[in-house]
Amino acid sequence: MTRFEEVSQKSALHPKPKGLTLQYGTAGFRTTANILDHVMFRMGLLATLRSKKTKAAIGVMVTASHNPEEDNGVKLIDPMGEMVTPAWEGYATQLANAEQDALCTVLKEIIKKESIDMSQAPSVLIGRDTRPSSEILSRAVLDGVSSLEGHSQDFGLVTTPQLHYMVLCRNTNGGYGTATTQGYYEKLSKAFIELTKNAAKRTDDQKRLLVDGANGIGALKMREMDAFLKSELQVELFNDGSSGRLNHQCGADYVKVQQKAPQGMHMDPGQRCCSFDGDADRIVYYYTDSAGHFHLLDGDKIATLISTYLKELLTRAGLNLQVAVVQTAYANGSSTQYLEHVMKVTVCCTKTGVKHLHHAAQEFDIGVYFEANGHGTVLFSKKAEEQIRKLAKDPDTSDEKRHAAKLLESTVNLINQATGDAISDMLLIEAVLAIRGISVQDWDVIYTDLPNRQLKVKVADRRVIDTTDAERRAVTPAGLQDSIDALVKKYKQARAFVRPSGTEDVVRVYAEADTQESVDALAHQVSLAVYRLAGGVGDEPKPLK
Ligand code: 16G
Ligand code: MG
Repeated sequence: MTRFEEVSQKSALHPKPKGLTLQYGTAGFRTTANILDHVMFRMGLLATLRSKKTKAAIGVMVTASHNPEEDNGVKLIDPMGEMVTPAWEGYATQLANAEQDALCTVLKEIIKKESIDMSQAPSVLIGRDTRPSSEILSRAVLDGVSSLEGHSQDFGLVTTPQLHYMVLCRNTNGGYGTATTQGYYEKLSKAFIELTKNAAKRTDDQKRLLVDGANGIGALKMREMDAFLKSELQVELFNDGSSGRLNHQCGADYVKVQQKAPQGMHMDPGQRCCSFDGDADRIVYYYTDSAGHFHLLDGDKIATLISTYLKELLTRAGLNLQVAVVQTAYANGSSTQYLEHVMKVTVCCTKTGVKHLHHAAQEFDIGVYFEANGHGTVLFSKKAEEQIRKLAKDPDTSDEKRHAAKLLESTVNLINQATGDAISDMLLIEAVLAIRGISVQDWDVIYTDLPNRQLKVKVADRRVIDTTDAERRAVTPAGLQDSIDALVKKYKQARAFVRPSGTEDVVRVYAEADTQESVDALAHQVSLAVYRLAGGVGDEPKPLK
């Protein structure tokens, strides 16, 4: 039997529901778990080909992040820990949608088009989140890999960023770190302890942090990490998965979109809290004040805190490196204003989705990227990292400069440069607050968010909406952008945009304005415009109460 006949035979054990078509979206395939088995098998095949092509280890993560528990998904991770390159997203879609009898033809086409040397030994690293469906789906991925005689390593339950880290470690031959969860905990905790040594007067109260684990993998992994942190951070875990459902009324996405605390968290006024999402690649912070008001510190506030800290350290170290912040259209207008006009850092805006931000951030000496929803990290260019490491051990420089360089060096070590990572981001934020001796309230008042609102509208086909200018303007359907412009003009400090979601079958609406009342009215009116001009289905959107 030829290799392809064997693939064909094995793939029959992972049958594709006839006629079903899915698309590799912003973060891979994502839909209800019970129609994903064939996709998983085929992503095992594709990852094997990608590994042969790149002559490097490739990652396959089984997760649907913040989606409901009954969903699942899969995404591929490229050699340097980044999202798989766009051309291969196209192959993923083709492969997932090929009917059984056409599967091998599609495979052969990819092999030919990419001139893949099939004798090259492939290696695929697999990880999964805590969804009940993830285990069996990850086995389908392993089946796909083995049917092409690929070598695989199953990391089992890991956060998405941990798998990205493993891939990067493996492909740098350990240069980035050791490719085990233990290696990950050791690397991060060592850097964290190095940094917090510089804030010796921290009280136990300041070391205390409440963490909402979204009833997911992040909670599990945070518990494993605890021992490595040597009480330098005292985490109290909520929504740890022991009873509640994954992402249900908890987690970073819930907190950000609902703008309220998750269920099941016992927080005193002023207490610093944070939430991870279902696969622990996003984080948001929050607290309630003594009057009971909820304060959210989202990805924009995190980007501001981190970029300010980095800029200060660079100045103290006398290093001339450019810091830039990459945002998306969802960034609160106040944050952009503050970064550009007060902090004087370069700000650029990209389309939604990690791959776009990551790519843009690579253009700078130091690129800080965060989506408002809390996904983000910092990328240090080779040049920046070399200059920092050199200065940190330069005996001829002043103590002040060397000290600043050492802090920067530990910061580089603490950050997961492969992708946004809730655990790594949390440790960095905790370290920055400690070193600067500021509270979550001090951090919050650096600037004030403009009131904002996100809504979704159901339409028959969301692809009728095409956008430009980093999703800030709609090109089609005709008349929609003009309507939005006219509505925005009626309010102060207002801005609004609409875009088709890359992960759900809806159109997303975002608005901000000077008061909550105005922004709620604006968001509603924009939703109506979408409903009327872009083929809304179901009932007309109702005004917000
Ligand atoms: C995915 C993206 C996230 C983006 C979100 C937007 C990755 C790893 N994740 O979760 O960056 O913010 O989609 O979702 O790229 P939407 O298109 O449904 O609004
Ligand atoms: Mg996620």
